[in-house]
Amino acid sequence: MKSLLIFSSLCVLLVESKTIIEAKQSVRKFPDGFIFGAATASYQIEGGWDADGKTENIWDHMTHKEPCLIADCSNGDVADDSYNLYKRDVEMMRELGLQFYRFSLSWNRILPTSFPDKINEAGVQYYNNLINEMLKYNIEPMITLYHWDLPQKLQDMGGWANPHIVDWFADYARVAFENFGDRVKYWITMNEPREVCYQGYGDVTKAPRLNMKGIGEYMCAKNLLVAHAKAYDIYDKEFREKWGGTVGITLSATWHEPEGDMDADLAETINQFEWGQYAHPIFSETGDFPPIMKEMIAAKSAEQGFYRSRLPEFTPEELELVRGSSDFLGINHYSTFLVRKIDERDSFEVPSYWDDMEIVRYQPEEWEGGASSWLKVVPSGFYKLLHRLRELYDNPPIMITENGFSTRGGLEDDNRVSYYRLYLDAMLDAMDEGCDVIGYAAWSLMDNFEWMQGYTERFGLYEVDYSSPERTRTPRKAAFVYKEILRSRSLDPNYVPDTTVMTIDGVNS
Ligand code: GBH
Repeated sequence: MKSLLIFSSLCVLLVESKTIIEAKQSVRKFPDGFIFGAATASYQIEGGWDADGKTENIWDHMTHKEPCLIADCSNGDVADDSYNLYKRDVEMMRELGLQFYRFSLSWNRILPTSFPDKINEAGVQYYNNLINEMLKYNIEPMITLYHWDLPQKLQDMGGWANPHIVDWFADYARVAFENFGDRVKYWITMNEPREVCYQGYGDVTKAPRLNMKGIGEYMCAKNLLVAHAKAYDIYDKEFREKWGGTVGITLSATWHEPEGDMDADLAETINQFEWGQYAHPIFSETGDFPPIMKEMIAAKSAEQGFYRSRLPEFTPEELELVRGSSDFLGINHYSTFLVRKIDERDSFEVPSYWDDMEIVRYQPEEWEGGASSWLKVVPSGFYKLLHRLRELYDNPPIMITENGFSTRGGLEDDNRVSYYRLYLDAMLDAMDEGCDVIGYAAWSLMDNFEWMQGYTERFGLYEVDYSSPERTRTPRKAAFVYKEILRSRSLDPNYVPDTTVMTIDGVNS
């Protein structure tokens, strides 16, 4: 009797552990209609910084004036030379079996004066060549209008802090829609307003490094949102009926997790400042900046002797224009932070974004990470973010426009392979629950100019050799794994790629 009991409990144990292993190792399918791609951005890959009539943008300006602001004193003058090598880029998309490719336009390449009085034919031709080459092989173009390379001339006039930028951007958007809209159905107005505004206007970690703390980043935010909405409105009224495309915005959305149970409201507050600042005005039912942000900044401003809140107000017309001005929510997600309340250890400049929030965020040393200091592997944060976005904004269609991992280079990128698998798995968890994720783009198709980090941090599925004039591109292990995920439309944790030869097959041949 006793031995029978032992025997049967042993069976239960065996069965249990078996199901656990099976669950972890099972192959998970992606739903029909879900689309896969990869992403890049103009300044990070194109080079040709002054080719064929292109004029100077804020990154040209900054890197030429003060080269060693960049980790390796480099710049994007040549970068991946995609201005000349775009056919190889499309070949790589075919090798991977991408359904879409997300790239951005250089404003200065198309409009050398920043305005539509002079359209640079050579610039338009470059993008036509790229788009047409992709379409030959059934790869959908997805265009980002603004991925951080503002014309220097517009910066000299205040850039995103000048409300006139709403018209400047709207004119540029119209030129892009007119020239490429017959073939391009996916449009993204802005990439990561939080990085543009906070890092560029409220800090010194992106061009133009204005460091106008507690003021500049909020002026930028308002103008950028209205500019986005104006571009959306133009597409909606003038082009949608004819060409039937879709227009969205891409937000960088880091997940913030409370340190202990006590801090749940802190995590919520920082999430609202970080991405709610841009999501709430567009995707919430009421529109406008998040209430918590409005309250906190207004109170601080009054305390500090300002006559009005440092957070600008939308006029009722602007509020209505911005509300609902997106067909999908583009999300760039990389990592997660923990948060805690400020205490005597901390001191912030007053006024500033962080002082307005009174929150500190950090990542424990022991978290595994990539080459970028901030990029720790926390897939559960991706799941929680998607879950929360669904809750907050009535389950909007979400396009993952960037997700990826950095190394210092090398073809055997097992950490990147594992990152992609873990994050795609977390995304599937959210989708199983009903979250409406419609597509996913890996960042990045290939190594590129990683902003202040230059070429020291590598995000590519393909490695780029910057010492060769041909900028030779070689697939990493992650490229082969990503290819198999796209081919099988499933996630098989046990798949081991043959990395000896890369081929072009299927619909892209
Ligand atoms: C994206 O930015 C960009 O769109 C892309 O151009 C870039 O190459 C890619 O990701 C990789 O960096 O250091 O305190 O700001 C990502 C921006 C940077 C947002 C890190 C979150 C968190 C920590 N992310 N940031 S902090």
